[in-house]
Amino acid sequence: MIKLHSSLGPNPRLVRMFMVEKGLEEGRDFERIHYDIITGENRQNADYMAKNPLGTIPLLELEDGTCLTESWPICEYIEEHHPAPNLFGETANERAEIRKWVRLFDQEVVVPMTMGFRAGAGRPMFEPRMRVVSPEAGAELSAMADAKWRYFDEVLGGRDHLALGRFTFADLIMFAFAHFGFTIGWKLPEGTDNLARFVDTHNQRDCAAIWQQGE
Ligand SMILES: N[C@@H](CCC(=O)N[C@@H](CS)C(=O)NCC(=O)O)C(=O)O
Repeated sequence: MIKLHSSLGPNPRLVRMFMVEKGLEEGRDFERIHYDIITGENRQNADYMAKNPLGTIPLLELEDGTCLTESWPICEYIEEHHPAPNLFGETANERAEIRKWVRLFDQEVVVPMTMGFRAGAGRPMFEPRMRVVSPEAGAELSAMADAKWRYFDEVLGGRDHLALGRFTFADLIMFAFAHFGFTIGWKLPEGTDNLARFVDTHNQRDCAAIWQQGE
């Protein structure tokens, strides 16, 4: 059985949400191996570091021992083996459209938001284990991320999907990182009513339950 090395945090939770969207069940379709990243269990575990020298989670370990890292490519790998329901686009044009939104969101929101968190409220946890920017730079990164959340609010407009008129991975990553924000005391930037509606709507999905569970 494939193994999902997982922990607290938006990236492993994104993959777990993807599994739910695909109808894949823990215990039946994959085994979940949990690490306590608060204590740095992943980075103290030599076996894990051998599987992923960067130490980050998630990691998908295939039956032949191949180890896949990085949440988005892990999800694309799962999609290739479990094509329905389609979350990355059915055609080359659709996939280019979804990847465009995912790339934009990943670079313009995920990176500054997570770096801003690590340099601010998350500093006590992250500083001992990785390079973090100064608190001032962190605050600027958080503000840059919020400006882009506003941009995505405009892109959504009155719709609840970023692209293709249906739920895709572009929506899933945005939904996951909104929930990550809520767990760290972040709020949707003022006036982003389209995003607030987007979150309310998708909170009805089964995958939202991942954010209500402990690890
Ligand atoms: N780019 C990676 C980021 C992975 C990442 O930063 N994971 C966090 C959890 S959300 C982590 O491993 N944190 C603990 C650590 O770095 O020790 C991905 O997409 O999976």
